Amino acid sequence: MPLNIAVYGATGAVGKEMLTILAERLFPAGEVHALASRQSIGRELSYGDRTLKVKDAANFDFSKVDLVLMSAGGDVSKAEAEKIAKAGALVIDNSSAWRMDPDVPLVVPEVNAHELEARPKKGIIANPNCSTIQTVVALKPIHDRARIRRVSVSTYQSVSGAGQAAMDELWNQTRAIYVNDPIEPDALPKQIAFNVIPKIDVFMEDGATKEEWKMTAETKKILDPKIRLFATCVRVPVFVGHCVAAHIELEEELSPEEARDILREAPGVMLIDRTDEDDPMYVTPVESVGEFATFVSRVRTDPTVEHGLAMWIVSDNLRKGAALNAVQIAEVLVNNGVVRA
Ligand code: 11C
Repeated sequence: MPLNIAVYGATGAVGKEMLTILAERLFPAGEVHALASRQSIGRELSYGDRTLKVKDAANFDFSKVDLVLMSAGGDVSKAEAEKIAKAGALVIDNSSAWRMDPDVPLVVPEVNAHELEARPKKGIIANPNCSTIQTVVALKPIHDRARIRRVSVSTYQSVSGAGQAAMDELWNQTRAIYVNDPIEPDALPKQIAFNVIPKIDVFMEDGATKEEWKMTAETKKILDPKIRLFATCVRVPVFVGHCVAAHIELEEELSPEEARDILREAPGVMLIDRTDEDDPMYVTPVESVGEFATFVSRVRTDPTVEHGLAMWIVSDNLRKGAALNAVQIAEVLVNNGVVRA
C-alpha cells in the first residue's frame, strides 16, 4: 500500500516545491494532503498533473497519514510537531524548532543517512538550514579524505530564503528604483535591490547572527563536532540559489586535483570547474535553479594556511536547501522500512 502524506505549509515557497518534488521523484504516495492555515482553505496547488485543494491544518486528522512534511515556520512546528508525531505520523520538519534537540536527528542524507535506521524517539526528523545543507554536502567527501580542522565561510544568500514576501520586496524595490519611488524595507532589514545585507536572522550576544550560529552548530551536529566553522552570512539581490565561498583548513595535504577527483564521485555533488579563460566553467545561482545537485566550482589551494583548500558551492535553496532534502529523508525512511503504510 502506498503511503499517505501531508504537506503542512503547502502554500509557501518550500511547501509548493515539496509537492513538485514528491511528484517529480515519483515518491510512492497514496493520498497527498496539502495543508495550510485557514485563510488558504480551498486554494488550488499543483501536485504533478493533479490539482490539490488546500485543507485547514488546524482541523486535520493526522492519524490518517504516515508522513508529514512540515514547512510552516518554527512557531507552528514547536506547537504542533510533537502532537502530530503522537498521532502516529513521522514528521520531517523544515524549521529550526527541533534541530538542536538531542532526540531529533538532523539529517542530510548524503552525509548522515545512518541516523534514519529507526523511528526517532520523538517521531520528528529535522531538515537543516539551507546554507548548512549545501555546505556539508560539499565538505563531507573532503573531510572523509583529509579531515577538516576549520572552515571559514561567506555566504551569498538569495531572498527566497526569507520567503515569498522577500522575493516580492526585491521585485518591487527594483521597479521602484527605476521609476524613482521611495524604498521602504519591510520583509528584509535594509534595501535589497542593488545592495547586499550582511544580516540574516537576528543578532546574538556575541555579534554573530542566528544564521551564522546555525551554520556552525548544525555542521557540528551533522558532520563532526570537532569541525570549527566561522560564517558571515549575507543576503544578495538574487531570487533563488544560495552560494557559499568556503576556505577550509585540512589536517592532511590535499591537492586541488585530488579534491576535484573526490568531489566528482561524491553523492549529491556536481563538479563544474574549469579555469581555462577561453572556455571557463563555474556555476552561478541562476544556473542552480530547479536542479537537485550541489554544484562545486573554483576548487583551489589556499596558500595562506597550512593545507588550505578553497571552493565555491552553489545550490537551489528551495530544493536541496529545503524541499528536496526533506523528500530525500522521506525516501530513506521508506527504503529502510521505518515508515510503512
Ligand atoms: C535564509 N537560510 O536564507 C535562511 C532560510 O533556519 O531554516 C532558512 C532558515 C532556517 O534566510
